[in-house]
Amino acid sequence: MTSPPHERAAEAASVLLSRANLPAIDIALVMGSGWSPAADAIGETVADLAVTELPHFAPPAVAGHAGRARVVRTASGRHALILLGRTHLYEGRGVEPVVHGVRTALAAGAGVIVLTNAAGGLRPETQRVGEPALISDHINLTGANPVTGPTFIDLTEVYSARLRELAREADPSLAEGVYVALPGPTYETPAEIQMLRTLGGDMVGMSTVLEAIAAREGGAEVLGISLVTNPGAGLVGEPLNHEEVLAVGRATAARMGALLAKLVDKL
Ligand code: 8IG
Repeated sequence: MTSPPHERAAEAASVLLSRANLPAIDIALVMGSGWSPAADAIGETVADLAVTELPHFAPPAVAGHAGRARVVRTASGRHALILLGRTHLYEGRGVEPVVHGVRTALAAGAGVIVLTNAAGGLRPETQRVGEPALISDHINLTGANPVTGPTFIDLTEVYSARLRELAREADPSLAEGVYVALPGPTYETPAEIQMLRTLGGDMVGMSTVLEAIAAREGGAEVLGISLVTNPGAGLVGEPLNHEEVLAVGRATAARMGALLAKLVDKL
């Protein structure tokens, strides 16, 4: 790393805004596995670039993570940055690349960050595959943190109650739950899934929490939405695979797109 992380984000934000010919953006959305097809519904494209055209972005390594930064104009004339794809901790580059996209969005002026992901469901009794769920809180078991030094940031309300309320107004059927993040890249063992249920988790995945912490460090409000694409290992007896995740994303894209389009102008 050559310069401090927040300086690197400011550099990326400056290139992004000049490419979009805007003084600032209003909101940013990070599209996780399976969420990319939903992006087209959010607004009219103002600029569309490969993230690697922006300073200090790493190319995403996961199928279904397109690695693009798109700026769109929403129906009400707000400007949203849509990051199609993200960097994960399991790629082995450390924490800073994982949160660089969120920090870039903050530096570009975003006051609201929407984090989406695909997740395993820990409560098949009440969850259905293909259903979105709002993240009410998280348990960070990644062993990592984007904040360094004696910076004791309050995490009492990482996922804004105000934004969750607005999301439920847009879609009253939205469930809510606690998202547990593990480093991955392996899925869990059945014993680990039982442990996470005991700990109070409802969804499990390998992303989002570090980005949410970075967004709170920067003072933005956060909305988190998980698309439950599989029951956790051992809960139904089927092995897990990534292709299934993408298929659920394709099958639910229209619903997720409509939800996000409705949301971006309310948040
Ligand atoms: I999609 O079952 C998706 N991502 N850790 N466990 C973990 N990550 C996931 C899972 C899962 N499903």
